[in-house]
Amino acid sequence: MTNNILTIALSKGRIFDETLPLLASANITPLENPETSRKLIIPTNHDNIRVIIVRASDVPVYVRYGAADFGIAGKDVLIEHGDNGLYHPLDLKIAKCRMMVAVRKGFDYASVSQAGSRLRIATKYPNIARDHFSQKGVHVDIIKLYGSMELAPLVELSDAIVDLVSTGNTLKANNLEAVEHICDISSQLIINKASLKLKHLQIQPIITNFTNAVEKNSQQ
Ligand code: PRT
Ligand code: MG
Repeated sequence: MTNNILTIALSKGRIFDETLPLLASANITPLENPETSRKLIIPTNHDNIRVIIVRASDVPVYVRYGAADFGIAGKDVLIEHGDNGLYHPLDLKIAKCRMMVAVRKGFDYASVSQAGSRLRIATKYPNIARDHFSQKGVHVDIIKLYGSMELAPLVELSDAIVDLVSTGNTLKANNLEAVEHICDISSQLIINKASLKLKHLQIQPIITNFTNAVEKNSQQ
């Protein structure tokens, strides 16, 4: 939150790519591409606006502590890690996907997921998974993974996974199928509460531009 410099936290990959047009709508252009640059602090066409590149699940942490004034984070991250202390005025409707339960093709999920049964679930989202299955009355042993959850049912580490699906190609390529939809996911604008007050004049026009751009996209 240093003085009048505005710091925006983004993760590289799909969120960075899909945020570029939104930033452009507010006349903000990052001067380097995080895919090719090794810089973690990227300048923009404004001397007082910079972008920091952090891991997707770290974006809310930087924003909560005020190390970034605002950022963009998937709802998956916000639901899993909590959104305390963050102001989130806008669903940007980018990086859309679905949180799903998936199993090996042919696995009889319906009969093993009755209330009272017990399942082993591999996931990067233990809180979301636990919540989902407790609502169904299914007991779960959660196996926390940090990547490639799709492998777990194939090598019998777990019965099922809870993971994000967008095209469905990864499931298909690994002979898995989605059997339950938990929720829809998209990315949110998240703002540090103190920054919003102290830097209102800088931040409010950006929110307005983003809002208009999101509106325009949804009409296309
Ligand atoms: O990759 P890394 O471990 O560094 O971090 P990350 O996976 O959290 O970051 P990143 O950049 O991959 O994702 C950032 C955000 O994009 C997530 O927090 C989601 O909100 C959103 N998003 C949208 C997705 C997907 N779509 C998505 N398909 N995040 C991940 N995936 C993965 C999914 O986990 C699965 O492994 O892509 C694979 C499935 O894709 P399809 O197209 O084959 O179905
Ligand atoms: Mg990823």
